[in-house]
Amino acid sequence: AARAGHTASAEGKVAGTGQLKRVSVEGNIAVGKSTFARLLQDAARGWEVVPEPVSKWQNVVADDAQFDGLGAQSPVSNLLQLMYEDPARWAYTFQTFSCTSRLSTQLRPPPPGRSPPVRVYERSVYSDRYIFALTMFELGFINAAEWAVYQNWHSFLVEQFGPRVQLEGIIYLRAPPEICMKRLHKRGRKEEKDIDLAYLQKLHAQHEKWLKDRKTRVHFEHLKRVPVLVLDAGLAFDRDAEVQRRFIEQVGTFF
Ligand code: DGT
Repeated sequence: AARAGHTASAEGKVAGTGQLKRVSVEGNIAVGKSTFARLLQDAARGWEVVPEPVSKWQNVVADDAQFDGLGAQSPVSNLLQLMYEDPARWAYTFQTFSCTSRLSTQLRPPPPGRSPPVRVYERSVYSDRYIFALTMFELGFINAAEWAVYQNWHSFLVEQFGPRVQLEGIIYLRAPPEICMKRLHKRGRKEEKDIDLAYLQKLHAQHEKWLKDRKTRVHFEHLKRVPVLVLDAGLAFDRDAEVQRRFIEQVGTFF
């Protein structure tokens, strides 16, 4: 019953504005973005969660397979695995694909006959740039020319699509990298088996810096004003009903 009550408050606050809000859930690898997004969807029935297409990155197929003579024999590439195996070779390619798939996710029209008051994305074209692409550049896996080219087309695309890819809110799931490491091991995604704590620490610091300094360090004007809700995702929100209730309450207040 408590859950239903908070459902109403999370939903009501947003529905009252009468305008679609687009919100991205951000946070480190394995922090629990998908779990949290499902929680939101269950709690506020009108909300639409648009998941991050990780499986797309694991199964890349050529659009023109029927024309290149290979047809059904056309290889399926696991770009996620290639990127972790040889980041210096594949990081830039990965960012071109992750960013375009995020862009298409953010542009996807709502389901027919339904106009949800809130659309929730797992990550965004902005974390693609300010978290991952930047980290890959700082780690030397994307070189200066690739980084400049990435920024060039990223700015161009985001500016072309304008309000359609803007966000009205960010929910940042903040957790110590050590906890994310434990969750990552527990989930056991095969491509991620060699990820070390130093990488998660680097991504954690990148999230902190991005969200703290976004008023001065980001290219896009609207992003400087986007409100950020920080949730303590070190807590066991996947199984603790009281933590879930508090999170939903905080989301309701935030909007
Ligand atoms: P969750 O639900 O919080 O457990 O989220 P994950 O870990 O399933 O999803 P996420 O977005 O952190 O990423 C899935 C995998 O893809 C993970 O190994 C990190 C990697 N990844 C995601 N986005 C990017 C990106 O833009 N660049 C690079 N290099 N890796 C990325």
